[in-house]
Amino acid sequence: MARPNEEVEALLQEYADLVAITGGDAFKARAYEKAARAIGGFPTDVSKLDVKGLRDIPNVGKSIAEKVVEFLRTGQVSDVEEVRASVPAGVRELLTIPTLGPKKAMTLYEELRVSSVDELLDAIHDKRLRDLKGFGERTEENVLHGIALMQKAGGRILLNSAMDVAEQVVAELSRVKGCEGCAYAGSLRRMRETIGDVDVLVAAERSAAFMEAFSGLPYTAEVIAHGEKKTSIRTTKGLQVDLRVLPPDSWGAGLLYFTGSKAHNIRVREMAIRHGYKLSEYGLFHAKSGKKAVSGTEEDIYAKLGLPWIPPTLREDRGEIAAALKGELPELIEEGDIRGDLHTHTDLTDGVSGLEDMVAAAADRGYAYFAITDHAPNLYMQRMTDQKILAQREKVRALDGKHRRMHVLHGTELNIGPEGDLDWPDDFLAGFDLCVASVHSHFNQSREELTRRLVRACENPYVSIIGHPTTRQIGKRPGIDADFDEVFAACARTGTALEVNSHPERLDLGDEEILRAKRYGVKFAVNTDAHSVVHLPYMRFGVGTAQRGWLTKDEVINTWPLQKLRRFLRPGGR
Ligand code: DGT
Ligand code: CA
Ligand code: CA
Ligand code: ZN
Repeated sequence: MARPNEEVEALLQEYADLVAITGGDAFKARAYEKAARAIGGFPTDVSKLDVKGLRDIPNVGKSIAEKVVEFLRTGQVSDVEEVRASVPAGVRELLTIPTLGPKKAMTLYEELRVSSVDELLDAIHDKRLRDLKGFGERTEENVLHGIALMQKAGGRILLNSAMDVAEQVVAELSRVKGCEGCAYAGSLRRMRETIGDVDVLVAAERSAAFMEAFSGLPYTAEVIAHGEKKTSIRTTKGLQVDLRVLPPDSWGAGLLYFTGSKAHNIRVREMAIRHGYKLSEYGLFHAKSGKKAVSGTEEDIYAKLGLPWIPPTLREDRGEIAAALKGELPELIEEGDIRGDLHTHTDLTDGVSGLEDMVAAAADRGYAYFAITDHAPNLYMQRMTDQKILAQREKVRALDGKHRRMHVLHGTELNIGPEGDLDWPDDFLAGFDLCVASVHSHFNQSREELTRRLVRACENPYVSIIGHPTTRQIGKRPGIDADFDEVFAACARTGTALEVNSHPERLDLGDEEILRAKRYGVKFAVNTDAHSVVHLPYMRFGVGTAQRGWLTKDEVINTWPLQKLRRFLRPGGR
């Protein structure tokens, strides 16, 4: 993925926040925000474009394009530096609280001289916020929640950012002479939803060249520790990466050990002891003689303990060893099993890629089918109308089978209203090939109301999938407080699938909810919710999450052949 685009996106978003916080023109702030999103979702690497090329990106005008060029050439933008300097660092820190907008952050600074998260906590504690205009008890609660989320995230980063770095490091080190194997391990290999640090392993006789290359990578900002067996660096974005070089003949033992989880390792080690062995990151050894039994591959080690190879996504000590012993490990869904994506957006609503580009990119991924599901009218900002969606349907029909013979389905993402109501009456919904329904507002209703809303949506015969069911955004917004056991039961009863949303900020349902939902006999759909062609590859993160929830391909409707899928999508279908 194009890294410069993300850097430019972050810069323009920061500028938009700073403009808003300094009481600048609201339209200007909005314009920068839109441009940020458009560039983030733009498939071409922006560092390869000049001002003219940049202006071809939607929502990017002359002055924004010039700032981007300045940034790419010099690493900074004078206008941004200027406004940065005018806002105290502490106030910028306040902006990192996910539930506090720029306006309120500035009010806190101007009225109360609050300029750090700690000072804000004190002010809330002393009930000083309540005297401010536009603030109330609700604001306090939200802000406290935001701070808690931020602290809970505790420097952990999203799966896709960690993956980007890990894949680059692995590619670089694989090129170093003497490399006999290179892979990432740790929580990343297990596809946990957030990553503390990245663990990379190399198999080689001599380590020096690898440590050297690693310390010299362009995105290495700091070498934290430099040793013969292990070197740790911090990247320019603050992510820690640990590199360990192992003797090639202990590759399997090292990979097993450093993949974890710690809880899984402890179980495996206990089994080793019961079998008369000792297990370490160097191998499996006979306890009595100290002689090495095996160490070359993970399979060898598991096999000596009477176990089949256990996929990394299951290694969380959630019963995988007991299941393996009984020969009852699930045959996990794989990315290659996915035949299509059933939740995607275009620039008709808030996507940044056009319909044909989305369809072509999906076909290039080898999908057999693909659904376009733009937002429905009740998400008012998107200005959807009956006419617009029907006109889109014509275009979708024309694209059906046009790219690599991929079938294109015309759907929509409905809004589940506060009462469980939907955007269109049933006779209009009947015209879609598929309806996803999601909660996008009124997150703070009571548990009863939220549960009833979701259950009512399941009961609509035209709703086939509940999109991002908990609505959480990792590190930003908690999930809604519905009784999900009741929702899962309703899904099973009505033949409504639950989405596993693959966007790295969502991963919704998450692994634990999937495990819970699965017991009700629910079906799932692993979708990207792509708003740009560059989001389609996020599918791997949804599949990883599905694996962590022990899902097999039969349980996931978008691995099914189209005919079977269509039967499920029909009203009353299951
Ligand atoms: P993270 O980095 O917090 O996202 O999670 P991990 O799982 O990558 O943890 P990390 O980086 O501290 O260690 C990588 C792996 O090394 C871990 O999954 C299991 C193994 N490991 C680390 N410390 C221990 C330990 O004290 N005992 C055992 N058995 N394994 C350990
Ligand atoms: Ca780690
Ligand atoms: Ca580590
Ligand atoms: Zn949505």
